[in-house]
Amino acid sequence: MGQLWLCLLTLIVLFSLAAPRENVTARIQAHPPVPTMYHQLILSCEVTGDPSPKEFLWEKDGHHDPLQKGPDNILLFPSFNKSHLGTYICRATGSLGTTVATYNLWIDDLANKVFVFPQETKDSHVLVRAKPEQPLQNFTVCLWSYTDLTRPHSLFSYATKAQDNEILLFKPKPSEYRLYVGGKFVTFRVPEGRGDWEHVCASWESATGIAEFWLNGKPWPRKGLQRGYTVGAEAAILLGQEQDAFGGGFDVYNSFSGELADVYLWDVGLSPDKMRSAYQSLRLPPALLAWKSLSFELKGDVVVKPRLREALGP
Ligand SMILES: *[C@@H]1O[C@H](CO)[C@@H](O)[C@H](O)[C@H]1NC(C)=O
Ligand SMILES: *[C@@H]1O[C@H](CO)[C@@H](O)[C@H](O)[C@H]1NC(C)=O
Ligand SMILES: *[C@@H]1O[C@H](CO)[C@@H](O)[C@H](O)[C@H]1NC(C)=O
Ligand SMILES: [Ca+2]
Repeated sequence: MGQLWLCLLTLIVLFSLAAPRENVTARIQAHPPVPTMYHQLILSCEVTGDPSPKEFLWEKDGHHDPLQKGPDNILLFPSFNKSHLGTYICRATGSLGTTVATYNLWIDDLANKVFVFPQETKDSHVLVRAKPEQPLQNFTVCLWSYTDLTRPHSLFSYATKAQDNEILLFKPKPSEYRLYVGGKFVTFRVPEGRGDWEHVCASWESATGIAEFWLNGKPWPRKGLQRGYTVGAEAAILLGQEQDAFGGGFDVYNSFSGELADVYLWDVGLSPDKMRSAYQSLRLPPALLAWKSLSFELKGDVVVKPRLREALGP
């Protein structure tokens, strides 16, 4: 009789161990969902179906030793960088056994991709981060744009708390570009495009106030503004909207729709050779903000898509 009970008990225990196990699941979630270079990133291992997972073993694919083992279901990266990219594995062990979850941690490599702004909106934009953040005596900003907008639109908006138009590349109409520095602007009149991609570079140097404007690899007559000014360091840098306040104050009638690519910001005035290199997608000097290693967050209706043409350049 005792043996039968024991047998039954064993069966019950075995059954209760085995049966719900298929129902226990684990998954890894990232916070924030889009990692930003040099910012904090958390991976958390979420277990459902097991009331008390006791131990979490974190591993990285291709690494011999476990990264972390213990009761903590969180893996913390205080300052996320490229060396952290890879596949992460969480093994959660509880009274119901061990469950495994994996996660591919990657950032979008923007080479051969573009940002698509499918429609005009009052708030969709891309927030980009320049590193390091520093005051600027000189700068060059370059980018490709593709749009059929004929109304005013912003191409590159760099705002500080003190000045929303700290650096602004703006196209008021098809035959005009404007470069703002510290709230003042110069205008460059251009022939109306034929609806193709347009490449612009704009630079400015504090010592002389000289602003250069290059369209499709060709320099325009130089103009001047804001001699002696210094561009503020802590900036909200946005694509797709024009800021009238730090990180906000958008106007749908200045928003961008279409495609943007190869966005760069340097803390120097590029030489004529490098201006042409930017247009020809050749090798470029290290930048504060470089397309291929861009740290960005998509806000609202903006999509990263492969290019329809292999190269945008000539
Ligand atoms: C748990 O398993 C039972 C039977 O094995 C099944 O009927 C039920 O749908 C499962 N629940 C979940 C959330 O998967
Ligand atoms: C990335 O972070 C690790 C620490 O997690 C650090 O050792 C390494 O130097 C960093 N690499 C770069 C390129 O910043
Ligand atoms: C800015 O450019 C000018 C002229 O090219 C140069 O003399 C100056 O040193 C630069 N300033 C900084 C901070 O790079
Ligand atoms: Ca503004």
